[in-house]
Amino acid sequence: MLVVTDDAHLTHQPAEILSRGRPTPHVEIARRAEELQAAAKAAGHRLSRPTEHGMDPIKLVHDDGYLKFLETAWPRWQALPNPTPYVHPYAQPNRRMTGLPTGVTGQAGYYIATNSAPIAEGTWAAAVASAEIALTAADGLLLENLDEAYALCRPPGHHAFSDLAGGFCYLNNVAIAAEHLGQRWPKRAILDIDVHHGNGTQGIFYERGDVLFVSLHGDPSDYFPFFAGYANETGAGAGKGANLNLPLPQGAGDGPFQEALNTAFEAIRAHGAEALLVSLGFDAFERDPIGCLKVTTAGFGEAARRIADLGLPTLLVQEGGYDCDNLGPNLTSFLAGFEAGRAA
Ligand code: SP5
Ligand code: ZN
Repeated sequence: MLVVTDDAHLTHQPAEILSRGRPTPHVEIARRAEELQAAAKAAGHRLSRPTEHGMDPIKLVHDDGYLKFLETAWPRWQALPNPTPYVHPYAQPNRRMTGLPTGVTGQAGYYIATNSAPIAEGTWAAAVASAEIALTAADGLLLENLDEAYALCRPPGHHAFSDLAGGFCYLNNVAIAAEHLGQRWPKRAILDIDVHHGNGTQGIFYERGDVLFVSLHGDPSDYFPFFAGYANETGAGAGKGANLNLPLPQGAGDGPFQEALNTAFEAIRAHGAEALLVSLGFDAFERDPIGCLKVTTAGFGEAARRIADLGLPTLLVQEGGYDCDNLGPNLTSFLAGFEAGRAA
């Protein structure tokens, strides 16, 4: 398997987020990528560095004002009196106020949805590098005619909307890659198996009929991202019917997870998908520190085997997964399962 990755993510290492108002050590840390890289290398996969694509493919997904904000927020924040080390939202727009302010304090609330997407000095550089990884892995399918590739992205992307950061995410890597793959495959499906609903990805494609979004995740009625991920969100306009949410009750394990995958596969086939992107989180793992499901290491391998068996050109894009001790084993199991599914 082609694995695209590099160390540019190291410029993004905010030490803490605010969790229910309390400063809390961040779990989306550099060690995650290091564990995944080490496991991919140990399993004999082909590691390769990203190439530059410039801003154009990122602008296909993200709003110009938002990109400008991400790029400039940290220095603007540092110029405020008594600044904190990370940009965090303070006052946020709501259902009754939607104006776009000019100052960085107001813009932080406008462009950042949660207290779990701090912007540090090197966040912009790392987020762009992460998107480049997804684009370069997509190039493996487009230019090298590979059947599959793995984008080892950090920071993750699926909670980022066109003009909104949130939940450890800044640029939506899988959405950017999906647009890139549109050059060759008009009908794409995104299967999101991160434990959190991929609200940003859903939002980006909600009114689009060409990209099906299917997400398995913990029931958002009492779990992040709270305000999306419900079964009644089925798409709108041209996208009506091209969005499928499969929320699972907290504590659900391999059985319900594999069963939900059956439903996901049916939808992907019915959509006539010509290429598949997988938002690959390992935070559905049974011992994930912020997870709510009980998927096992073997369960990730089985999921991968079945995803591979769909027989579609497939781009795997790393999202969450925070049990660092088990990220390596879970990735190894997933990639081995995937290759077994291709061989069968
Ligand atoms: C990509 C991804 O998996 N994003 C997850 C975003 C979850 N945001 C909620 C953060 C709440 C963290 N609470 C930490 C408690 C640690 N004990
Ligand atoms: Zn997640």
